[in-house]
Amino acid sequence: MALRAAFRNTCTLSGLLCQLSSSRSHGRVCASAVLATQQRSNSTSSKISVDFDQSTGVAVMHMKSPPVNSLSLDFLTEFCINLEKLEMDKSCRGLIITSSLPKVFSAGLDIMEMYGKTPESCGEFWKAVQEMWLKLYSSNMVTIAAINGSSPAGGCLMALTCDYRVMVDNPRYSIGLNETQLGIVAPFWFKDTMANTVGHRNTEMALALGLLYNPTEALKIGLVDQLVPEDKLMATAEQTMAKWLAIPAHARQITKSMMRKPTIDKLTSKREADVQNFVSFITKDAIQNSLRTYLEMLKKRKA
Ligand code: CO8
Repeated sequence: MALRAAFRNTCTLSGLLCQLSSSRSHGRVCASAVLATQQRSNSTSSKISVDFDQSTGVAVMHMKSPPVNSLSLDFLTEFCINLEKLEMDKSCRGLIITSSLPKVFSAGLDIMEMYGKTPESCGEFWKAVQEMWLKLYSSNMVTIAAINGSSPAGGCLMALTCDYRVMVDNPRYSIGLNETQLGIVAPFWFKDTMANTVGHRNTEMALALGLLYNPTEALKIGLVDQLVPEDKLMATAEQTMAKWLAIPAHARQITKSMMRKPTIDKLTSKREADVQNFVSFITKDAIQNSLRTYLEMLKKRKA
């Protein structure tokens, strides 16, 4: 309910979007009657823009929240509203997520949402993180992450929830769940999502050491599915999308659900406890100190 209230408070899209955001995305509802009829529709909010091509049924979501597309409460709220709108539009069958910023796909969770905040705001923030994961991981659409920059922690999680990951082959970019390097612990559903993709042993090593992989290493362990030069990224994502969309939708969706439902059910059944765990963990003095040290390191590295 708190997230829904947040949707209402921060909604920068039309009243229609606010209404759509209050219903679940797990079953698709036909809302095409109220959606735009033009071939290509664009929706822009401050941190996300969506370009939907109705002739292909594919939407491209551009994350455009400088400097690093960090996942703040406002960002996550806009993200979920846009995602839900697409999910409810029967004509939208595929979603490509990419960044409009140079060098960064997403820097992961906004550390400022976890540092020096009240338990209440930490709790509200964590519900929004859960919501983003639940919506993306259970999406009926084909989802492809077109990773055109670094993607640590929550940014990696977002990419991992997609059906397919294509990454720009630039050794300066990195991807991984590096939480332990911040002195924090990736929750069980981050861990499960990664293990479902790269297996138990790779996940154990990656999480324990907080490993960030360059694109070649990420491809080797299966963290991403394909590497391409920067100028081929979107064309490759679109070609891959066409291949996935050629599979009968109901068969593909049931298969996706069969593969992912146990992981989704695990969080759904423990959602409130997971919020409480996060709040009590993140507000501990020792964890706050680790976050402060990490923030200082980020600033120093920049100087
Ligand atoms: N949150 C908030 N601010 C950030 C973040 C972030 N995640 N990342 C970077 N920033 C800020 C920097 O501090 C800097 O701020 P300022 O301009 O005020 O100095 C600004 O963004 C630009 O950063 P950089 O100069 O470092 O930008 P670069 O383009 O050189 O590098 C990177 C981009 C590679 C993304 C780099 O910024 C980076 O490595 N960032 C840190 C990423 C990270 O470690 N994220 C982890 C977040 S935690 C998470 O996602 C999961 C938590 C799970 C919690 C579980 C608890 C139980």
